[in-house]
Amino acid sequence: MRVLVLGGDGFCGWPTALHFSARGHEVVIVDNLVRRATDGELGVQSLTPIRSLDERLDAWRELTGREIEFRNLNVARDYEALEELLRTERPDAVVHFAEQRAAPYSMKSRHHKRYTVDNNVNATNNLLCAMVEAAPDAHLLHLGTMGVYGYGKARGLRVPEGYVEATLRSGGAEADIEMLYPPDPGSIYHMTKCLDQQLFQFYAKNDGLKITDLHQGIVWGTSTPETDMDERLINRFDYDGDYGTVLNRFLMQAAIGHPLTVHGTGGQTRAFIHIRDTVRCIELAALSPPKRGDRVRIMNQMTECHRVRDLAALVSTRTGVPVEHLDNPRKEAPENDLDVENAGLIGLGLNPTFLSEGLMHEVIAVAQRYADRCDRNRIVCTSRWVQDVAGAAAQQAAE
Ligand code: NAD
Ligand code: USQ
Repeated sequence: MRVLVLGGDGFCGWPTALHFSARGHEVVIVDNLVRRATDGELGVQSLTPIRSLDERLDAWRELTGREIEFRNLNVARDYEALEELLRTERPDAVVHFAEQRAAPYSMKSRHHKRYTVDNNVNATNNLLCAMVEAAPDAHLLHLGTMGVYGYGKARGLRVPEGYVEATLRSGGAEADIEMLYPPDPGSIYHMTKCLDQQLFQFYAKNDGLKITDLHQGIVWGTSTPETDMDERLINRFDYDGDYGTVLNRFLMQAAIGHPLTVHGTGGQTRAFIHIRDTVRCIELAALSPPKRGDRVRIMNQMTECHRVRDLAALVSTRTGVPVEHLDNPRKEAPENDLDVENAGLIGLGLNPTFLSEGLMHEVIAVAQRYADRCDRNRIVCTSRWVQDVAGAAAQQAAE
């Protein structure tokens, strides 16, 4: 397969590009390196010392003899160049990771809200529009999020893979339909993924594009067999209050002896997947594309659900690092249950990796190795969903 990996310099994109290349697929990375620029904006670096993309690609060529090409292009802005790239590269599959993906970053200020919507929605629409013009037979695989569903608000219902049966009642009549599960985003970032979903529905219906939307849970872990081959291939490890995700943050905090930063009661239950399964899922989905004219294929890319306070307790028991309950900077349900369908990817052959002591220790060991790169002042999340925290808490209690 010829595969374009948009966002291929990022945390999920880099190991995915290597995974495809290692299996003999031809890979082109498209990225505008904005994530590296954001490190500069936030004054924090990946815990692991990631190399420049050129150095990464040279190392990959040296170690494997395989070539990965790179195009520096802003998918949200450089429309003509994107269309030309699709025309000349003639990809079989386009994997779309090229979005601003941190919920706290998206809520930092009016600038960050507008940037996130602008970047993510334009990137997706540009890509779809360009595919209609220049690569109508290519298969688009988009990385969406479990957050589009809103984490199990409909109590007792298993979260389906995208679509739900519903009965509509209006004007005294009723009709049974199948529809997208009602979106319920919890941040501006998650909202952009709901908007992406609508774009996919339209372009699949109108233009017959082949689209797979992978609603991914929180990715944890940092390395894959390919990124482990050489330190020059090392993956990102975000630990800061904006980009770090919860389990990797707890493991890193344990490594440096920082109290584990549980938001509120820690009653939030979320879906998780290890980075090694992320890359496998994407290849599995790419190897079995939908047909032109099919509806958008939606699969939940997650392997297990955990409650935040249970994860903290597990890490604390194993390492002796205490748990600290902080005021929750987010506006989210303090407690929720979550039951998620993931038959799609299992049916394609995913053999799930579950949370295990060995894998947790692997992450702690990576964090310990680079502990001197950690800026402890960047650990606690300072981005708040609403400025008036007391008012928000009162409103939440009243709801
Ligand atoms: P990341 O920020 O590490 O990587 C995103 C990459 O896209 C970066 O290299 C960035 O430079 C690039 N990019 C962003 N906007 C671009 C643009 N306009 N043009 C070109 N390149 C652009 O994020 P990640 O963790 O690798 O996440 C990748 C995708 O997976 C995101 O869409 C995210 O929503 C989704 N996802 C991630 C997680 C997770 O836990 N990391 C979980 C669920 C879904
Ligand atoms: N949390 C803590 N302590 C922390 C960090 C987070 O208690 O130090 C809590 C948060 O309040 C939240 C939960 O942990 O309740 C998850 O937070 P997170 O930052 O790990 O995940 P989230 O913001 O949802 O975003 C991440 C990725 C995003 C992806 C999403 C998948 O950054 O790209 O879409 O996970 S999901 O959560 O399934 O929607």
